[in-house]
This record gives sequence, C-alpha cells and structure tokens, in this order.
Amino acid sequence: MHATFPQFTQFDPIAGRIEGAPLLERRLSDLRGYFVDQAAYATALAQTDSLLYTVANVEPAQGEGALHYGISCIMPGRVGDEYYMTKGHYHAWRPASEYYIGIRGTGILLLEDEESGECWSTPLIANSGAYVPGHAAHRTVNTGTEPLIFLGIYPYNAGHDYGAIVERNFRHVVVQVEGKPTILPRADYHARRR
Ligand code: S6P
Ligand code: ZN
Repeated sequence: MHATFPQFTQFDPIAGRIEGAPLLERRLSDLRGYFVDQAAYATALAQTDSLLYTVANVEPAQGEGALHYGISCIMPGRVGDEYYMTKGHYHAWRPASEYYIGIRGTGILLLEDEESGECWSTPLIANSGAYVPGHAAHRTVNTGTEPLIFLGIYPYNAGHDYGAIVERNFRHVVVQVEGKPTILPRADYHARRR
C-alpha cells in the first residue's frame, strides 16, 4: 500500500524547521512558574517576551505502529542562572518511548522515572542520540551559545501530559555555576542562594 504522506523529509538543520510543518512557538510567558528564580523570570518578562523554543511536528499517520516526529529548536539564553529549556512532559500514553537525535548545538536531557523517582540525564549534542524510555518525564535544556536543535521520533499516540510537571516541576535544575552548566537538585539550588 502506498502511504499518503511524504516519504522524504528535509530538515533545516540551522533554523530547526521542517518545510510545511506547523510551527509551535513557546515564549517566556508560556513558561510562567517553570524557572527556579521567580524574580529573574519577572525581570526578564518585563523586558521582553523572548522566544524560548519552537517545535515543528509532522503527524503523517494514525493507527497501530504509526510514528510521528518533530524538530525542536531551543534558543540559547538563561533566566537568572537557569538555562532556557522546554516545559518537559510525560507522554499521555505512559509506555510511549521516544528517540532524540541531536542536530545542532549543545544541551542536556533531564529524565525522571515516574514510579521509582529515579533521575538521570544525558548529553544532547549534534550527531548523537538519546533514548527516552516510557514512563519518564523529559525536559531538554540548551546549555550552549547557539540554538539547540534535535529531532524527536515517537509513537503516534504518545501525546503530552504537562500536568505533573506544572505541579511539582523537575527535581533537578540545570544552572550556570562559575560559568559552567551544572545539574543541581532543586532544593540545593535554593539552599546555595540563602
Ligand atoms: C514530543 C517531544 C518533543 C517536545 C518538544 C517540546 O514527545 O518530546 O517534540 O514536545 O521538544 O517540549 P515540551 O516539553 O514543551 O513538549
Ligand atoms: Zn516527548
């Protein structure tokens, strides 16, 4: 059977776009409550509602076995000490895993298992891949000075669940400490600033 969707897709590896795919924009105002330093967030937002990231998704088919994919582009920058990042989510269908392929830039993928609470991270860099298992919350952070661009491939019915992240956020933050990207437990970050 011939598929009714394009068999061949070209990505723009510099801009992080897929021609013809709708572009979702996330700005600073969309991430209210996500950044650890609320005062820095308010100050930044008062200046300008900066673009934090874009996502272009391609959803060519539905049904068992179908795949969707999308290219994300996270801008370089920080709110206070914390690097620009995605909201982060669980998949609505928890068993859905995902594969990320780094295309441009330098970043960190934060992961948390919902049931065990286990937290881990992997680098996300050009020409490398990172596996996101099912039941894991995942957030991507741009720790570099250029846009971080990556492709994500996931089952068609993965969906997004942002609710748990809105409620309790990730247990770790990725912040600049002495000029270097550093992963700290959220509580330790607060303690350091007291
Ligand atoms: C979808 C995949 C990505 C993210 C995108 C934005 O399963 O993980 O396409 O949606 O990187 O992140 P978020 O957390 O705002 O959806
Ligand atoms: Zn995902």
